[in-house]
Amino acid sequence: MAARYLDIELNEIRVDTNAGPSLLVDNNPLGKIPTLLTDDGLSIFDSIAIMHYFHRMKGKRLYPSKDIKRTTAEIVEALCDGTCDCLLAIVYERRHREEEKIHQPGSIGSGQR
Ligand SMILES: N[C@@H](CCC(=O)N[C@@H](CS)C(=O)NCC(=O)O)C(=O)O
Repeated sequence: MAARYLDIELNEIRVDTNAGPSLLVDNNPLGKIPTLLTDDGLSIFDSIAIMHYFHRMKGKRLYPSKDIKRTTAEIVEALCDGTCDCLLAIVYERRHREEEKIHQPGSIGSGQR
């Protein structure tokens, strides 16, 4: 979305993160998307680092310049990032764990009284 907003041309490459594709893990030790490969050979991850890179690249048009507004934007950014990380943790637990190993506090048989 930020790239489109700033008219940055991207070549989007789809990868299956579960398969650990070398294009991804060779460029991002975390093996996560998004990962941005630049024309001058940089590999930039994660979303926030990419956003700040785009901001500097395109005349600082993404983030406010005034200190307090910038701080507020960065707090919202951190909140969104943290929320996505929490949601992904829930999705991955449900998708990849055997059912009996999924954390279910308060459910029958969990040992809680
Ligand atoms: N905070 C990171 C989160 C990145 C992230 O967790 N991406 C997920 C997909 S949305 C991923 O690549 N998961 C693969 C994995 O964790 O192995 C960001 O915003 O870039």
